[in-house]
Amino acid sequence: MGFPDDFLWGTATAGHQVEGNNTASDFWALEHTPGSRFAEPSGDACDHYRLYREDIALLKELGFTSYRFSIEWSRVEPEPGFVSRAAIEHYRDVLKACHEAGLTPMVTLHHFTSPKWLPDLGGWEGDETPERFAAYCRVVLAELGQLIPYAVTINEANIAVLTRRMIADRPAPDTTEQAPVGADVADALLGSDLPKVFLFAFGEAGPDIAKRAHVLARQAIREVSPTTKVGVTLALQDYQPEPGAEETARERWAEDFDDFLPSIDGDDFLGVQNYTRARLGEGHAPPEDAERTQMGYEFYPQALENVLRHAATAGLPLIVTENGVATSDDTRRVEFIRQATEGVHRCLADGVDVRGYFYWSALDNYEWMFGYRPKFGLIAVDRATQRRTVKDSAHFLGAIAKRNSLT
Ligand code: GCO
Repeated sequence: MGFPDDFLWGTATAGHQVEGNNTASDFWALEHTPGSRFAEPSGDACDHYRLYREDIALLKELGFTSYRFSIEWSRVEPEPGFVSRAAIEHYRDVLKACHEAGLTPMVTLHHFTSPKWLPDLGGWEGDETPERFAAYCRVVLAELGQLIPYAVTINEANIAVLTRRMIADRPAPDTTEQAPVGADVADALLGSDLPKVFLFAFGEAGPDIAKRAHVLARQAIREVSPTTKVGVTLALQDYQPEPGAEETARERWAEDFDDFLPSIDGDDFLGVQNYTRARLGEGHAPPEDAERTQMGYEFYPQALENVLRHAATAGLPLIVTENGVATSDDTRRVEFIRQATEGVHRCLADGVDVRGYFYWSALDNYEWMFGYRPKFGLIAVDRATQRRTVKDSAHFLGAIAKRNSLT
């Protein structure tokens, strides 16, 4: 049950969700808009901006070999054209801390949040955005590229395609806890006047802007840091059509995945992010007796294997850049990880080129509109004291990483 020698075993976080006080970002502004539909503002988050050295040391001690985190565009460029040296030096130190601990860093340059000045320039539906994003990537990689072996330009470049569909498909507003995935988010979104932030760029231009931003960013990164491996990540669902719904499944794969293939052609890897399956056809909901996660969707770790096999058709090395479960029952997280990693192993045995597995997330953190309620972390965070408590699941996955083997 071994894995290839250089297989990356990591955990993932995103700046806005863990750093705290990301005050120059568009999401911070959204969270503080009167009538905001966010459950709560992000506030200090996990204070990871201050505590990153301790967190990285803990991940190392647990046995991980890699750490995926994001650099905040709004910290690096808080005003258009102004580059904060302080922010660059901060991230240089985060990268150094990874290298000193022997963790291979994977850096995401855009994980949903953007500078709060971007929406005024059209945000993620604006024509200028790809060039501006690429310019920011160029600055970061020119400064820090030697410390960055893996760069993800955009996290879930296809996410607006999925959220737009989720809103269109949302169930009647009187649904309860059993509501299908994201129903409450969809309702909340419909009630607000959306700025053009990345997550909610539902206009026709959205997907093309994201694709063009990726292509220009990749080009900029390669010019200034040719040794950095570059890719994008995609949110991919395991579509399981009932008889008669096969065509719907094909259409969804075409929209979520095939449409992005021309722009990722030439990338060094593809980041695969998966959390559950989506049944299509009659009822298109999880079975009545299905176990639900704190996100409302089905507990279904088998989805990852199915999605990896499909994603392999891109012809790029694959890295599982996110996979995880929100639950307050850590024994279920252990079970989720056990089944998901077995699926990865079966893929490898069949020759699917998977280079790493990153669990989402290292820490219990800010789950966007849901606030701090969903618990995705391997490590619990007491937000009053910022004390970290390692869960059993962290030891479980850390041990797999140390052995580089499942048994
Ligand atoms: C996403 C993001 C993460 C989430 C995670 C759990 O997929 O939405 O990359 O920021 O927190 O997926 O929902």
